[in-house]
Amino acid sequence: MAKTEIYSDPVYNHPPARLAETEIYSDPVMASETRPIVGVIMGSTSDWETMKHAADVLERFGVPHERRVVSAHRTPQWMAEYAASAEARGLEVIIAGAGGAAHLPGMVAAHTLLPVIGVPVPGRALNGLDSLLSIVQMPGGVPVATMAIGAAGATNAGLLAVAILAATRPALRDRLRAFRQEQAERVRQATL
Ligand code: RP5
Repeated sequence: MAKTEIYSDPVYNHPPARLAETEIYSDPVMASETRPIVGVIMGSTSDWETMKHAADVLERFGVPHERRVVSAHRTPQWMAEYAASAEARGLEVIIAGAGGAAHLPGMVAAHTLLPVIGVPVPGRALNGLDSLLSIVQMPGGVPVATMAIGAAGATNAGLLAVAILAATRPALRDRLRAFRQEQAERVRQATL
């Protein structure tokens, strides 16, 4: 994949080009990864409109990931199994989005040692403030890295996952550095 293909447009201003699964796994930067290393989960299919922004970032950086609906309330047993088995299955970070009584990120964090990034999804009644307060107010001892409400939060969840993974993957770190530089350059070049 050419560098220009990866960085040609800002993550949040244009719909990024989606990589086919085969392209993700043949990406030279992530070539040694043979299975998903990030889990992008959400409480409902209705959360996808927001959570796709996290998946878009992971695709852009060529990070192998899986996307699943895992509900803390509707499938509590499956949620516990998913979280408890995540590390053994090779996941290194979990991004969890939920709206309303948003218990998914915290309950997943309670069942795994992996870093969990929470995304408050804007709901129909309270615009996501309810989700934000639910996700962010974890008791000391079980952290969830809570992002902003909505699309910006989902984008940043993807970028934070990349930053965590990049701590031990120099090539991915280079890619993240280039992304930041190009983002800064776009701001410098902006005309009104
Ligand atoms: C939460 O309930 C989900 O994360 C979703 O944001 C919200 C509403 O779900 P649906 O009724 O749209 O399935 O658990």
